[in-house]
Amino acid sequence: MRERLQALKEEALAKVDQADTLNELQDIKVAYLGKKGPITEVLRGMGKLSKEERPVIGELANKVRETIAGELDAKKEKLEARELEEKLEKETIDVTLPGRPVTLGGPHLLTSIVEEIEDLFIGMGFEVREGPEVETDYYNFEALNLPKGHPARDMQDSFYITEELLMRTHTSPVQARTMGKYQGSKPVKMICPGKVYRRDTDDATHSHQFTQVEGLYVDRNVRMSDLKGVLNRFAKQMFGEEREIRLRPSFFPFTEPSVEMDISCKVCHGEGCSVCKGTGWIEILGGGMVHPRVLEMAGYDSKEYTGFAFGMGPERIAMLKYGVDDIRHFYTNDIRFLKQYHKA
Ligand code: 2U9
Repeated sequence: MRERLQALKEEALAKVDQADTLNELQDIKVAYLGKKGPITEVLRGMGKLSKEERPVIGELANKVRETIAGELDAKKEKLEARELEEKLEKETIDVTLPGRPVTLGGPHLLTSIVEEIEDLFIGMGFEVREGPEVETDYYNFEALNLPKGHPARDMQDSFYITEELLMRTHTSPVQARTMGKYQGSKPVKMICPGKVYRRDTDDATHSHQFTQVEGLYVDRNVRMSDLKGVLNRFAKQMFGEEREIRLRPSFFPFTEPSVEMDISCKVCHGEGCSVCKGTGWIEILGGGMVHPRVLEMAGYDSKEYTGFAFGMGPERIAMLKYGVDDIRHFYTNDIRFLKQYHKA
């Protein structure tokens, strides 16, 4: 029994010494120290020994077990340390290496232009309101003085969902809804940004879906000069204090009188060039005094209340400001185009 234990110890220690992985060590541990191991077997055989021999062999067996266990733990630590070393070696990060470029996204050019316009009008006391893109015929047309069958509707043909439901052709219904809700009980001073839809053939300056920002100010004693003042401030803050504006007579069913606003050409400063087609002026937006019929339909007494309204296309403003030559670039998600305009 003594020799057997001795031989077991040497055999086990030799294997521990040769072991090269933690798994091998685990196998040796199970093989020698496990329940079915030879040392346990020896201990089970103790019954056959004399009562003198039993404590001697018992103690020897435990010594052998501890020795093997001790060598196993020592080797385990060594292998774990080596494994960590290899890991650190393999996983060392060369901090001098340039980092992987993280492509940061940014606001779409249209979003930043609309936000810039919003900030400008919030600065002049307008609140920002949004509304449904699927609109009723009433709020998209009738409330804007475009009764059923009115020829001006053709200029704003859209995508119909039913006889009464369509994709809105302008954001004016949001203003009409708001006025309708107040029913002449209080002033309205708001701008409405948002997507609008027109059944147009897409080309460099037209898109079936585009963006608008419209504005409305209804109160007692609102005059055309208030509109001119607000638009002048807007133009100078958006395009530069040195720019001039001019208002030209125009027509919209929902405003009377109506105007178009131009700003002086930034290239020729009014002399006339190819950019402004020799006129010296660039058309930016339309507006006018809210048509009394529109006020009345929304419950505002047009003898007591007057108002001005305006509408612009942010794509057009972005194209002017950044020299974009095709409106479709805003929608085709070409990263080469988009990344030119995103402020990091
Ligand atoms: C109400 C009353 C009046 C909104 C207005 C314009 C003039 C205008 C164009 C700008 C670029 C359309 O997208 S565009 O081509 N819009 O010129 N919009 S007045 O008038 C309103 C709106 C709501 C209740």
